[in-house]
Amino acid sequence: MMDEIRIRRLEIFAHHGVYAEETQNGQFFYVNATLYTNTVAAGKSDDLTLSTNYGDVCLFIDRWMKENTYKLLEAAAEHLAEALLLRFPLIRELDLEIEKPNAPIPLPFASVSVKIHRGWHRAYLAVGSNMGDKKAYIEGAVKSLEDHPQIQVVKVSDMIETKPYGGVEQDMFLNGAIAVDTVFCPEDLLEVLHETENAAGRKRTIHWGPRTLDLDIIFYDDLVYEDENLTIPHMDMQNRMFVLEPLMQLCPGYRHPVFGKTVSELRDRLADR
Ligand code: PH2
Ligand code: MG
Ligand code: MG
Repeated sequence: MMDEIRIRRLEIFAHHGVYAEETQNGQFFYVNATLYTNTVAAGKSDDLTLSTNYGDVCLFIDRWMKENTYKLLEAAAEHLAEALLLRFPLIRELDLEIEKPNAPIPLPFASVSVKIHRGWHRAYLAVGSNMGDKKAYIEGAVKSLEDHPQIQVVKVSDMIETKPYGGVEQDMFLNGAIAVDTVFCPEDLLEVLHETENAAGRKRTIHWGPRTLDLDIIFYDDLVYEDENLTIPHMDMQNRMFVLEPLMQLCPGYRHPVFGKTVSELRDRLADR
């Protein structure tokens, strides 16, 4: 369980709302926030620089609420939560509630609000290239991931040369893995990876064929997820030494949420086959 810094009923005059009189006249809002962070270092040292100053957070929220106008409380909460996570790096997750005590409802009521939970997620990505200047394509990908404020590159493995896996006759690959922290949901992260592949001139011609750049999501927290265009964990990672070897440098003890085996155990099992 993480520690919490809590802000209750911060009162702010702002202009969010669907109706014209709301955006024109403005009204009072209350913001409640629970900031999940580790307070041990600040607690032991009594040093504010090792924590998040709740006064700074309140001033940031007040200013943000006044400088922006959204129709929906949902949208205000969504965007404010992301702004807080990007601005205050020690906050790993937060609960954010925006209350509108005087909402235009023709009935007696105490308050309405929207409350959301958002945070940073740890993802492990596999990267590969087997066309042109492979090393430059991969280095370019790492750099362009770093350029997204919503993505923090935590660690990059060594790149290894690997034989092509699967039926297609093609050039040797350069492969590696990247640990990132991100506020993106899996679908949005995948979209950024596709944009990065496209920027590297990736053409989708032969399935499993040669590519300038391939970026795959291997793990996303402990998530198990499947839809038409995304499966997490990556469905074939347990059979790919070119994924497991680089992951050994990043997260040997991470436990696969479906197989119940660590990366290290999966690597040993594949090596024994
Ligand atoms: N990617 C593939 C197919 N085969 N083989 C190696 N060695 N490295 C890869 O990255 C790779 C592959 C499809 O994504
Ligand atoms: Mg791939
Ligand atoms: Mg891919």
